[in-house]
Amino acid sequence: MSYKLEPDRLQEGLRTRRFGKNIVYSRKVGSTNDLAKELADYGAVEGTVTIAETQYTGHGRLGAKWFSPVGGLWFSIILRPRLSVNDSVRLVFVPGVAVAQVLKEFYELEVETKWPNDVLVSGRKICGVLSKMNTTGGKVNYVVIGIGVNGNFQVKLSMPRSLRKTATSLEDELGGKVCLEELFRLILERLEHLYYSFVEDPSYILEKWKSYASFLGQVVEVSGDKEEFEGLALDVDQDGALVLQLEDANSKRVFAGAVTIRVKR
Ligand code: BT5
Repeated sequence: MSYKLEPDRLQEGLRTRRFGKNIVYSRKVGSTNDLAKELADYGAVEGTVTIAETQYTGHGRLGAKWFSPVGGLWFSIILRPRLSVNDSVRLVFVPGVAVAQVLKEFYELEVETKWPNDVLVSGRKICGVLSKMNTTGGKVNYVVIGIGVNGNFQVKLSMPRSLRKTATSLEDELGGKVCLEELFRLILERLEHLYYSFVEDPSYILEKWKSYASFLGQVVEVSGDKEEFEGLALDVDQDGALVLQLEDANSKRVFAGAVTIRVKR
């Protein structure tokens, strides 16, 4: 088993109907999300995946840099849900649930979800999700979901110092390397299953996501939206907003676009 992605083996044993039937592999790419958006604009079908060994301009929300060393799982998928824009907003919770379930069931890790789109192990980020919707006049043309999972590398050797206390990897948590093609297959299969259930009934995903959300009920620091403040995390509502109780007992809703939260443990 190689610690790197083996592109010829990505579809081996893959039991999906549509997801991953078309895979565009790059050894190096700017961002698999940007490539997927280009392909979607040219009409690529639902389930098309872009995947890379490494990304040189991998990004998160609002252009935040996403470090993508060799040994990680960096991919994006094109979805074309026949849903309203409001319902499609909640799609961002589907990959978090898929990754959390796979890491728990197949790698026996204790996982948490953290608003808006992180999966944590040992309180540190192991996976980030980025969702970009393209619409025309209230109609969803496509959504590109990007998923990054820190896999076969040690954070202290491969990531900048600034992330060493906040990030972790499968190698750090398991003490050894995993088969990346297997991890990809497991996530893709679970993602497809959850996505088609979501399309049938978009209301149920949030409850599943919240079942991993141990930051709820804890005090969190909110930063990035011009102001910084603390509050008790009460809930994530159907619009995907985080509902906080402030010190003066008022409640406040914050939206994911611009802010990050840090749990005060
Ligand atoms: C995210 O953004 O967490 C979304 C990350 C999505 C990455 C995937 S990889 C495939 C696809 N192609 C892309 O270009 N992106 C997607 P956000 O919530 O904004 O978090 C970004 C923050 O996470 C950064 O500002 C860093 O603090 C931290 N970070 C960067 N790289 C990391 C890593 N590999 N592991 C853990 N934390 C990281």
